[in-house]
Amino acid sequence: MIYLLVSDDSLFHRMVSETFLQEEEVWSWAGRKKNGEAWPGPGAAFYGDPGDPETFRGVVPGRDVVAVVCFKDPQRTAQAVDALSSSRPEVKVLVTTTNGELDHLVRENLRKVSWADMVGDRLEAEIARLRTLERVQAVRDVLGAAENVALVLQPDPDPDGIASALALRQVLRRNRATAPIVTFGGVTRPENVAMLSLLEIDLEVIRPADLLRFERVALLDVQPNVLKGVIESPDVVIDHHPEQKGYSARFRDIRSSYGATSTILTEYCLAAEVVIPQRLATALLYGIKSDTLFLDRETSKADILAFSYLYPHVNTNLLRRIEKPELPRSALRAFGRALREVDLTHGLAYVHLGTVEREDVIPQLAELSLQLEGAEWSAASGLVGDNLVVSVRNAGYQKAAGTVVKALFGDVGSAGGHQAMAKAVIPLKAFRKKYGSTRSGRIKAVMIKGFLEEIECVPTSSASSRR
Ligand SMILES: [Mn+2]
Repeated sequence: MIYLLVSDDSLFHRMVSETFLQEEEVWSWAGRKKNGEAWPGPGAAFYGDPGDPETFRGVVPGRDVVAVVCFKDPQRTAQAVDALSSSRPEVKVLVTTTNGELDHLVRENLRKVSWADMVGDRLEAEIARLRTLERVQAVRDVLGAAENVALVLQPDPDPDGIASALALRQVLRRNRATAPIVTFGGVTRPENVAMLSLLEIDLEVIRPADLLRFERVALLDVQPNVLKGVIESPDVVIDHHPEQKGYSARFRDIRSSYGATSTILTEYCLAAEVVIPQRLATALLYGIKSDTLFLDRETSKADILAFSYLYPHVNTNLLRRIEKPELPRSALRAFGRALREVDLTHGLAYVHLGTVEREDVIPQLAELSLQLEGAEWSAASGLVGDNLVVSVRNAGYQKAAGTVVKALFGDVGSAGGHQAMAKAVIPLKAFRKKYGSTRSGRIKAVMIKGFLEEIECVPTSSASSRR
């Protein structure tokens, strides 16, 4: 590629010649300074009036030429483009501009780029990193000198929490001895168990009294209210759940607009130029991915930026093994039995699983049932311990799933969720009291009738309102 730089802007010349055009063949238009002296840019020079077609006629003939045109006066830029158009129509033209002033310039092989697009985003990102760096410094000030720091996660931690703790440890330049990852209840979901073992992450289940061992306590992806008063004044809280009141912390960074705490910690690493090894990148990406349902739910621009930064550094083979953990043969057989039982009525695919060993098969089956031809909604239920657990999905453009489960089960148990997915946990005792029995037949009948009433009381969405 050969470049023609046509510009009277010395800053522009310096930028392009010192950065991306270093190895390229560059010809630059040489203007005259006020004192009449020739003012050469980078590369070989050519002379003439940039508004005159003759100026360009003899310069490096050939097709693969790009002219980059940038004059301080947009009028002159337009004149140079006109001159190029009449003498060298084959030359591709890139014009730099500030907002909108050259909108009228149109030519087949011409593109315009604004300064704001070229440097604005970058500048904004650097300023944001500067702010983040300040926070990293504050965290280090609180936790740096301590003999040890407990990185506390919610009971049954999820990938976002686990990855965030791993990242904070890296930011603090600590190891598993001086900053162990602890929780009051171990990991149960098979994907999360796989994450710990495949990424060799150590997680210690402790009792509240064990916290006395630690000089400092940091909460990640959780705030004190979830821990039922066990930790009243943590030293550090970093979280993306809605901000809770009623506790004090020496440092807190709560960003409820973020889809994942892992995004906050990725920003910490970038701002402080902390190396993100492959294992950590894999954990953080999985943290973001699982909390945002693959950037589908409650995702901010920050999550997408962090995701795209991490992606090239991830071990995709490990990630795949975490996301598709080994399934015991018995689980697959139970799946098969359950799938035969799926009932489809008026667009609702429903299956009751009876007693299940692992709660996660319930949402998995709800997810799968939604793919059934003709299903607009799906629900799966099962008995886990003393509870009836219900998982609900919809194709995404109906009444919110969360609203439906709240209306159905809000009075007998805990129920809630988002637009497209929701969950309810109903104590069997309460279900029996309200509906008379917890036999499978009774549960199925209650579910199907309840759901259909709740769903159908909404006018069916027309084709045009579908996304
Ligand atoms: Mn989270």
